[in-house]
Amino acid sequence: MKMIMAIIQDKDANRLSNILIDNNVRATKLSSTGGFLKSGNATFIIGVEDHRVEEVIELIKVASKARTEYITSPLTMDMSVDAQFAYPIEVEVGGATIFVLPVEGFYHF
Ligand code: 2BA
Repeated sequence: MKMIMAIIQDKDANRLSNILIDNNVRATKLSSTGGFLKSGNATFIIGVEDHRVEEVIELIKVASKARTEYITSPLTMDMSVDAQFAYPIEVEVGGATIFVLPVEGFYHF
């Protein structure tokens, strides 16, 4: 058995939940926050048999979409000038970041 941890964008979370249900894949969705953008994303914990790992990764691929986001960062143009200018930085946020972990035990009561 493997545990798939998939971090996807909030905007895609409902679609992925529905796709997993339709394909009889059990999952837990956690609300998470990206360390860099500090904005909300969603982390899915999915326990699956080894032979379904590739299938589930494909389902995640179908549901998630890469997007360009912009963050505003202050930039001091010149230390001698007491002024700060904000400029947007373009960040490409991936469709999904996926970890596949071995599962030593699985208990379900
Ligand atoms: P965030 O940490 O908010 O990162 C959002 C996007 O910002 C990243 O997209 C990447 O394009 C950019 N980014 C992140 N750290 C950066 C840095 N130090 N310098 C420049 N740009 C940076 P993704 O790579 O697609 O990541 C999307 C989300 O997946 C991340 O949100 C984070 O929540 C998670 N993630 C990505 N890699 C991870 C890892 N190795 N471990 C744990 N979580 C990870």
